Amino acid sequence: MKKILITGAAGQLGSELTATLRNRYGSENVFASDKKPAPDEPYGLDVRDMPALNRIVETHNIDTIFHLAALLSAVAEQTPQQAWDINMNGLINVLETCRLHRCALFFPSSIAAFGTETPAIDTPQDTIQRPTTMYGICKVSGELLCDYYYRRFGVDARGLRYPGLISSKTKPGGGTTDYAVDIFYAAQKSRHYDCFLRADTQLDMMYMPDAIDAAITLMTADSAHLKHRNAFNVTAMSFTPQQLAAEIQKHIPGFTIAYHVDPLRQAIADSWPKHMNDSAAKAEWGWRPRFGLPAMVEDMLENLRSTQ
Ligand code: AKB
Repeated sequence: MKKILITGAAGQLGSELTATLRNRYGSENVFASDKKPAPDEPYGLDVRDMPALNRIVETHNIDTIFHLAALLSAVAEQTPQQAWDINMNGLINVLETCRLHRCALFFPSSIAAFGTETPAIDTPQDTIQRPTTMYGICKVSGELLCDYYYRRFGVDARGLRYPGLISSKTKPGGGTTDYAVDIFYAAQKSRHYDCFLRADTQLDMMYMPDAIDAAITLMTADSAHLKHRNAFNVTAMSFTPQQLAAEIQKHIPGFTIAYHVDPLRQAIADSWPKHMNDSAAKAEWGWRPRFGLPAMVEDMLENLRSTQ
């Protein structure tokens, strides 16, 4: 990785990944693009615009693309046709660009790539994938396309199936796991949170420093050790809203939670696994998360306290 382009760089994962990659590889070598770029970033890029994407790649001799631009699960379910357009036409443009310019690619898949027929506990790396959401359908199709471009054209396309991501720096938007971030802001501000998922909705989650570390470790892993290469299950913790609230109450004793279930997001969450098996990632490229539930909650609250 010498010259890196990030799409969707203003998003939750993108903004922190951009900062980490710039620290590690030099600001002059990391180019951040987004449909709505941050005020100090020059590249407004809609990933459906192939000529514009290619211009950036050619101008800066890009050799690696982190393709993060996508609509997330809840918003994709409200606008499925637009989600297919952005998520799939964006990805095929990026894959074609990688083929033409011999770039490596990071593509984030998700727990959404699974469906109700998948084993929900200890979800295997290789298992049945019949998602029922548009976001999940895009993710499975994306995983297959990445594998195809590797086998057919030799594009070094790698990726992870991320769980819900939790960060103290940038808020997510349009996802089903967003509650696990919103809850911290509400706890700090009003000591109360109205949760849109049921109390017992168990899902895999990960703290942002681990999510960034996973992406960079995978992209720099020795290719010879990768049997899967793409769509690795990765998780760091698995909890319900009730368990997260109980952990927050250890730090903020007066904190309360109520449940006002949103049927759309609840149905999405109910179709996802509760806890994935990520032994392939551990064995093939040394995945080791640093943050479990107690450490993540402590760090989140400390960071939010210092920024408010
Ligand atoms: C979402 O909730 O849509 C995302 C995801 C699990 O991919 N955070």
